[in-house]
Amino acid sequence: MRLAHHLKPAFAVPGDDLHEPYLELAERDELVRTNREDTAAYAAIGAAEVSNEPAALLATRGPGLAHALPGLACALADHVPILCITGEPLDQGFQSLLPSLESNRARLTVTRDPREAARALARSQPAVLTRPQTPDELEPHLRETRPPQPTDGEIEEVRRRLQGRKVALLVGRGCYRARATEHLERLAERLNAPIVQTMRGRGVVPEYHPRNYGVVGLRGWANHVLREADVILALGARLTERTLPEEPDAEIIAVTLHLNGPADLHLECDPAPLLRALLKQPPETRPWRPERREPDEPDLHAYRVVKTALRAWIGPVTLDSGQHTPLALLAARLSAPNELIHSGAFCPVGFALPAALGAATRTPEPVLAITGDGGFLATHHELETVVREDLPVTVLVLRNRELGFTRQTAGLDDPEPAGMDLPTDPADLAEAYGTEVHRLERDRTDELHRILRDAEMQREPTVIVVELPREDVPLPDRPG
Ligand SMILES: Cc1ncc(C[n+]2csc(CCOP(=O)(O)OP(=O)(O)O)c2C)c(N)n1
Ligand SMILES: [Mg+2]
Repeated sequence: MRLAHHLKPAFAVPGDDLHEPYLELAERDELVRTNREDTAAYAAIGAAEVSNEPAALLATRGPGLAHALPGLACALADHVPILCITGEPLDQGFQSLLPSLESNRARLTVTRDPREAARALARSQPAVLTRPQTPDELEPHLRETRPPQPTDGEIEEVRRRLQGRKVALLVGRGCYRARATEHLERLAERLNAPIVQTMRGRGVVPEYHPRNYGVVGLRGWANHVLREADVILALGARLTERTLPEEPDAEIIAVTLHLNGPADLHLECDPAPLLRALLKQPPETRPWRPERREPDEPDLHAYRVVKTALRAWIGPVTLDSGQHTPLALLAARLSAPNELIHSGAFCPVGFALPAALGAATRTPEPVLAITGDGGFLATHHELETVVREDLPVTVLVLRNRELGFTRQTAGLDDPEPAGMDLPTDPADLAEAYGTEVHRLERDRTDELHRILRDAEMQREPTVIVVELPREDVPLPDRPG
């Protein structure tokens, strides 16, 4: 067992799929928790190099494995024997790296041809262009690239299937990409149909619109609309275990560039031209009005803080991955899809601050990043960029002194023995970067409101740390 002996300690960031090995190693005191998986991999390289024995890291599915990639690439290039253990499932889209890289529909485009790169972008996919040129050289190609359009036969088939039936319009973020808001509102009126949204499709049609019934899926409150419909017209929406927690009886017509679910009819095209065609010649559907339901609000400190922040802030808000994510998604009411920016399918810890930095370069409004203390520790170095570029970014750190979400899903009462505690004060770090810093006790939501309003007016880089107790957010009925 020479090898096993030398695979100690393991470097790791915890995640839902890793609880068993992670907790066992923590109990044996054979674990060093890092804040990111790339640094876990580099630490493993250091351990392997210094001992001339293999070393190991644990990286959670999807974003964890993705963060580990630079370290794995380094080990490949330098011939260093490191082992990366992950619990990534190969049959789910949510938080998975390998299926999305391997699937035929969602293959990563790697090309020397700018036209091919432009085609990928037009389909809302990333591209790797292996040619050193400036990005603006792609613009002419982008202008001449259109996503696939529906054929007349396809449009007629959709019309036929909607005829005389109770239709629900399921709106995903593909409708934002297709700039379809206005068509959607008018079509819902013409068809007498309710609109429901995937989590990522929120705000494409304003959430206060009388025909918008809210969110469907694992954490949604409008699933009954899908249950009662005869036909679901899913537009630019993902159909997965997250968006359709139970398979509906209704017929599903999916109009999307990225089909990944149980559709009876699939049109692989841009939803906007189909909407325009249906508006020109609408089918006679059966009018109906489902019951309107609202989600229950949890009695949690973190919920009140997040809700206060979302009400106080006028500009765009980014979310991280952690206990605040479901709470913010519950408290938010959007009138446009870019008011709230979050990762629906990948959910990497450390997303909110860099995403806010990026957003602030393309909107005149100040941007608020909401993050946990773990998320902040993962990418706080980007505060240096925010300060250097003088960007109007405010970071709200919800400090519960732990990796709360993973501690909770691992079923632990105490984060400390598992290395999931976070003693570092984020406010001290923020001071080192030279931002405005505010420390707040949990019950000062009135003060939080005022501080956020001031920060938005002042446009100075600001970090607000709110102290929170350890508390558990309600988990969805079905595992993600
Ligand atoms: C890159 C990456 N590594 C690990 C995870 C697994 N993960 C999900 S939530 C979470 C804890 C986040 O802690 P914190 O930011 O303090 O938020 P809290 O849950 O305490 O509110 C972790 C480690 C992930 N989603 N992404
Ligand atoms: Mg935390």
